[in-house]
Amino acid sequence: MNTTRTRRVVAGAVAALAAVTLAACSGGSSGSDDTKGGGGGAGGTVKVGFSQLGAESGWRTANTDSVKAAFTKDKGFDLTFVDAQQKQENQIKAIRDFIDQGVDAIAFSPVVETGWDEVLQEAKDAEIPVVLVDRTVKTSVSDPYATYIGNDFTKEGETAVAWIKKNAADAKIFELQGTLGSSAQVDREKPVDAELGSQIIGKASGNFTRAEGKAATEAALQAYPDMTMIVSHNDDMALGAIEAIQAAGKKPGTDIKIVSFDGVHDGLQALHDKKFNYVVECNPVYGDQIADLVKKVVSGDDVPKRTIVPDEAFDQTITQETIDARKY
Ligand code: GYE
Repeated sequence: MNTTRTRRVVAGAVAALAAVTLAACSGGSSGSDDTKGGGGGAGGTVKVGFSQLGAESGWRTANTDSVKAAFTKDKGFDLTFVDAQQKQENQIKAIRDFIDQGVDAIAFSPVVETGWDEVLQEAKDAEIPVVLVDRTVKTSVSDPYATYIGNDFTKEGETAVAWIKKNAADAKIFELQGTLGSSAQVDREKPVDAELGSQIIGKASGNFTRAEGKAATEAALQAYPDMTMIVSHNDDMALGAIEAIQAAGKKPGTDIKIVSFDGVHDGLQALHDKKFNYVVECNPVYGDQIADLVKKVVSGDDVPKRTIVPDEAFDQTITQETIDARKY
């Protein structure tokens, strides 16, 4: 056992005590402490720190639910889950806390791509494997994480572009961007700009939230009265946009077409109601796959460097049954 490992085990014991206290305070339902499955930590339980970037959208809520359902005690995990409220400094602090606690693995969804060099180096120095979830990072640290799992945002953007070219080739587009500097924004936008650049009459960020999507659309309706389409980087912002369009006396889906990403329940309902025109899915329900990767990484098993969650796309022919059958 090297010194780093010793420090981690001692810190882990302290953190375990804190976690037990926390569970007691919150009236944790699982009274059993027995642990199944492989594990890296004491008693076979895998101690995981998960830094979620926020709760900004229906997608994020579904992703969080899926993570929490996968990392249960019954399945052999001791999860510390921290919501960063879309602030990078909160994520960095959470990751540093996980390192101090001596977790067996850190999983996190980075709110933006850059600014992680120091903390990723710290995790590496502490020999704690990092599983990158959902969004990607740009870093100078070599071999900064054990594995990545998420959706292919560039492909999602390409799928949207193909539909627009075929169905609304002369659209005048306002692009409602996600959180600037996030891989979900950068990668979805790349193909849209590359293929439809001359048709984009304006852009603004709505930070992936409904309220900011609405506000950005209100301003855009004033600034670009000739827009005929909004390409929104997620459903929540597009749902906010619908409110702004209707308030301006226009018809979403007709006067201003809407192409969106995610495919959460409310988004698909808007598509069925002909207020959206096309939705490229981004499936958030992959908590079990993250859990599986974490176990493998902690056990030292081989894992792929990159796991891509497959997505579909939907147009207005979507049926109510498809929407009702959806888990998120
Ligand atoms: O599209 C959006 C969320 O990173 C894929 O983040 C995720 C995006 C998702 O806020 O709704």
